[in-house]
Amino acid sequence: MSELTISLAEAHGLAIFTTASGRGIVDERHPYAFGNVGLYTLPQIKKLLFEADMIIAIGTQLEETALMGWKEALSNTFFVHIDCHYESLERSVHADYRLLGDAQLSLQNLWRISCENMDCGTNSKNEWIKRMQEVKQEALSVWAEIEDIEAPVRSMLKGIEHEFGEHVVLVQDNGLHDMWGYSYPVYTVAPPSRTVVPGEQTALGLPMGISLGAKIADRKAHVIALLGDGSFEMGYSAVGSAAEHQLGITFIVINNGGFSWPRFQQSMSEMEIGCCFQIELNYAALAQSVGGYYKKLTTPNEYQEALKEARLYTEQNKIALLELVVNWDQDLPITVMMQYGDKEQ
Ligand SMILES: Cc1ncc(C[n+]2csc(CCOP(=O)(O)OP(=O)(O)O)c2C)c(N)n1
Ligand SMILES: [Mg+2]
Repeated sequence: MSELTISLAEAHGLAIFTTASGRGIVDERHPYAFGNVGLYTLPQIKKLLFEADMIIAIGTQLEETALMGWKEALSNTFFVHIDCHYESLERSVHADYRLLGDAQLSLQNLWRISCENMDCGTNSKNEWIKRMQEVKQEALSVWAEIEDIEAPVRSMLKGIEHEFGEHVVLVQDNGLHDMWGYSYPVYTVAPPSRTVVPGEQTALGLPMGISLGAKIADRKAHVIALLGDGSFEMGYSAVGSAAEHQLGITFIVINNGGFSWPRFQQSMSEMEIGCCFQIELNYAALAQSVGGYYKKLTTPNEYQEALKEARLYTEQNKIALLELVVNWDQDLPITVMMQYGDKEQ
């Protein structure tokens, strides 16, 4: 699937986007790869979706977040939707051309029909490739390096890339702050690394248990659960289970003092109900009680050392728990601000 996607993209000069759950299928460092589509697409990259004269969606039901911020572009383009479930083809948008079929087989057929007997080199293809290069370069120049002390979540994501290297499974939730991790190139995914994300109806706490499953499935991977304090506190019994079963997992909890996603939305209407935690859980005691590593992080210059320690602990099958302290309204994902924020700002 992965190779076919890339071969087809290279033959025709196509930009590749993934849905959040399809992420990991292509190496995002590839010049034609642009990360997740929809709510998570950074503004520099989103332009491409509006400039495309044809869009093919494969193996996706195009749920709400996958279409956020660019759905209107579909009506000005030739849109092909391929999925093996008929209902998916009718669920969210009506494509110009709908194909019922298995993703892999459909890609093989596309390849055969469009490449076998055809010369794929055209001027318009070269123009589009040039445009992709410009867009990629612009996105990288804005987002690839984070030196801003006011950007703790983004700095942590870069820290993970640097410390854990080639084989990482990032298990994510969908809180306000951890959403930065969905945006390429704030965080870049290249196989065998991948991310595991909840579906559209995110069930807070789920990533805690899922990280155990990820580690059992892929013992060689560095499994990192990156989630908010609200999510963590709904599933923190998984820390004990991970230690019990000697699963070396790094839990990175973004502690912003409560449920900041609804708090952010409430702030638009100048209200605040039930989003702040009154009692602080003692994360240190929890980690230390199971022989794990713990560090509370308040400034980015502490991150790299803590991540290194976390790696050393988890390589010895112990857990690590990093508590990343962030103000609830600091380092908010630009994608969320664009979709939901005060547009006047
Ligand atoms: C079981 C459940 N209840 C409520 C929600 C709605 N919800 C989505 S994000 C969120 C807040 C998450 O808090 P936290 O994990 O601390 O992340 P933050 O938004 O603070 O960054 C809530 C309540 C949900 N997804 N699942
Ligand atoms: Mg929180």
